[in-house]
Amino acid sequence: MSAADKVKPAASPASEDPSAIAGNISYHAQYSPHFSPLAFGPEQAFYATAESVRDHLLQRWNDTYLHFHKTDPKQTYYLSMEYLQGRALTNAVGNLAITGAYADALKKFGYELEAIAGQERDAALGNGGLGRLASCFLDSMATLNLPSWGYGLRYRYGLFKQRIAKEGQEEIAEDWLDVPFLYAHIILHNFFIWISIIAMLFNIFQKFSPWEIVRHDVVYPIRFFGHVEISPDGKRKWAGGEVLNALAYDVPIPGYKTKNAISLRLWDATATAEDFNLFQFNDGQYESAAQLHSRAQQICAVLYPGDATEEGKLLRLKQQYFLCSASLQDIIFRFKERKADRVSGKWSEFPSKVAVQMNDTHPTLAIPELMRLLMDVEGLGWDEAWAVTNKTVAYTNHTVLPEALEKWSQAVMRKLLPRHMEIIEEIDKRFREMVISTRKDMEGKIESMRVLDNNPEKPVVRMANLCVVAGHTVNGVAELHSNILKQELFADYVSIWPNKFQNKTNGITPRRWLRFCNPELSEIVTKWLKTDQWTSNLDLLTGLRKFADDEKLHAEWAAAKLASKKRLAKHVLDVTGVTIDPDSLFDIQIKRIHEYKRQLMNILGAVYRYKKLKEMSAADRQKVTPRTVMVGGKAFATYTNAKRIVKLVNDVGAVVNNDADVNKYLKVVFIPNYNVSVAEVLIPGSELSQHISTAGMEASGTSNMKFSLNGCVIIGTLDGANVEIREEVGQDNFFLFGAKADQVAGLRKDRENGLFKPDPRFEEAKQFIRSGAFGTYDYTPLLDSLEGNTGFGRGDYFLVGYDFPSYIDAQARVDEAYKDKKKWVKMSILNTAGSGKFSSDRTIDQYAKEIWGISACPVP
Ligand code: GFP
Repeated sequence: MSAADKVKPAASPASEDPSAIAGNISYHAQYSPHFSPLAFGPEQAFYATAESVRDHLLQRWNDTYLHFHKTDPKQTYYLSMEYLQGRALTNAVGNLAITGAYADALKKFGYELEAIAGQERDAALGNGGLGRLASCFLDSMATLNLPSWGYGLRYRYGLFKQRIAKEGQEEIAEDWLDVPFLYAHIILHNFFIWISIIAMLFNIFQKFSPWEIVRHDVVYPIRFFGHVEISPDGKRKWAGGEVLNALAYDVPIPGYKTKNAISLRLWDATATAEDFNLFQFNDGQYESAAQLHSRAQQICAVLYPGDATEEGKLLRLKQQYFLCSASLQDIIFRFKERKADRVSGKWSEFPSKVAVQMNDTHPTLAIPELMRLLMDVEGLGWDEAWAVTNKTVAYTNHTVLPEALEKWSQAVMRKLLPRHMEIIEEIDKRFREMVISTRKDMEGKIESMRVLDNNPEKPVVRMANLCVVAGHTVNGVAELHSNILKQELFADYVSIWPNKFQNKTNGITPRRWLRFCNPELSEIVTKWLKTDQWTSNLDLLTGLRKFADDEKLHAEWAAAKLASKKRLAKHVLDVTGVTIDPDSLFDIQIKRIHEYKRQLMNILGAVYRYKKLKEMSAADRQKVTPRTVMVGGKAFATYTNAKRIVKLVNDVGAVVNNDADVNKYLKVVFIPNYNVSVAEVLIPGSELSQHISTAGMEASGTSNMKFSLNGCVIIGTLDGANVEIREEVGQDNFFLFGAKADQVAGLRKDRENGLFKPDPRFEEAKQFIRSGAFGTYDYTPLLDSLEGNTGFGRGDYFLVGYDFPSYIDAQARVDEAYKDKKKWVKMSILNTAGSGKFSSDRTIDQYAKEIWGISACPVP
């Protein structure tokens, strides 16, 4: 008899009554094939609850699909290699407004909803800001009732799980689809133990997420390699090579307080039974018998496989094509499905029914693939296919870093996708001819604008150029970044297509990033605004401004912050063993580790602070604002300097935190395995957050928006969305420092010319590390990257040395401001009050109106 047996099972999913919900949870616990009916621990309770919530979602998802099918609106398809969904349970019940009902239902089994929600593993299909943005966008698309879907890949192991060992960061496969207790549980309770063991050995149990629905009816063939055949009438066709299948998994995405639920369709790669060579298998050649099956598994094994080798590069390109081809075949299928007469093809209508948004250059192959499908499969001529493609696809740029602008070897492209390479060559040729014939003045610029770089040493396809040439719209993700795109990176194209370029400042969903992750603060906001409508109309937060000096609000606000800080301190203790003081200033920097994001400046600042504390008298120390510096983020496995930075933060922490003289005034903690659910604990508990990239290099940033929304004050440069945040929250509520974007090139030149004079504080901090104060690890190469051109690195390309003194000064202003509690709480309130602009609802509304041309289509 398990706990689930206490409640009579009920298969009906749709009720919002706690007793009926409990019955439905009990039903899933007992009849769902993943579980033995004999136990109902917290993990089982999570899966049964999730499946019950999924029933609600499915109903909405089906209704929405049918409604879109009937009304046939123009629909957006968001193509992204990354989605960082995080946990789904709290978000789903919150958006469906059934949190209370589920909490009451779980109480009938003796469980708290929060504890059950905490069992969920993060869906980790992304790397950083780009993937998290995509997930915020899906939430807003559904909430705004927009006809839209996301497409992505169902990576089995996502990016990686980060473990901090003595040597620094270690990467472990992140098995987000695994059900940890499942095998052990089945073995313990199943009478047919031997069947379980065999099943386990052969991995017969599919790994799964309770939120996805496998769609065995949605399968498309995807070809790789092969050759181009030319028929007698001159038609070209791609043939031969190897063909795998793309199988759809749908993840329903509910909107907030709406009946609409849209889809995130994730593709998995499979091979068929015919691809399994039974003859070879029976001959003992097990590996070659299942060769295609194993190649299929490689495609969706991990996000961003290492690309140092040719095999790695090929695999990444395969992944990109796999996403694009499966998604476009599916989009065309749906275009035809919605109106039977479209089978005969009215292709000029396609762009009035379909918008495809390419999230960065990763899905650029959507362009030649759409051309191929239209020409080779649907029979259109070049001009017609080009007009359709151009009106359909648009491109978002997320970075100006040259190394992040993708370029693919022409040889690799030709080998893997011979027909696409032909199409790309034709696009390049026609673009060149167009410029020559219409813009004589641009002739000198043509080579750098072309899609192909035919440098004989390394001929490549420039994916960003292909996007700009073929897309109808190109957008940056914050005003500063979009201006840099127009004035620098894509300036030459602007003179040809002045109207192609737009800005869409990023946003975040206020549901996940305030309402659900910070219930204490949310309640206060609702109470003072006398409405919870801010959850879907974030501009209402400006209403808090008039209470910014109200003492009662101050008391409530400070109490909520303290509660979140305590929760965060508990998390830190649990994952690192370090005790931190909730009365100290919580100072956080969480993001991918990258030299341009300058975590190194943060830690050099902490080192400098530590050294000064050591030099102070005990009496002077007592006047210091106690601080806890927290850093979290993953370093890409092959990015050596980023991994050294992770190691340095940990080494500094190990010394500082154990130094009895100063550890009351400073702690330095590296938060391992930063992900969405960790961010949901860190951000509400933050008071100061660091967004300190070299100006002009961070396209936008979105964690800056999340912190500010949660009443955290930013210390930052005038970079990315910081510029707009500062405008909105007021310059007195933002600690600004550092060079401006338009100074950076000149400062780099000065540095090259030996004109840079380092501040003694910068030298002191580096020297302290070089002296071995933080252990024996050799930080020389890392520190040398901050030196002039003589050093190991890029001559301090990211200008840490130049900005360091103003950074330290800004930190001193922070210390002073924090001593005045009233002033600090007011700054905190004004940050929340000024965050309305940064709702992803605003961003998506702008995309819908200004790029996609789609309108709301609410399920009646
Ligand atoms: C990238 C950019 C960020 C930007 C996001 C979303 O993030 O500045 O905010 O995209 O547009 F760098 P990462 O994926 O690189 O973290």
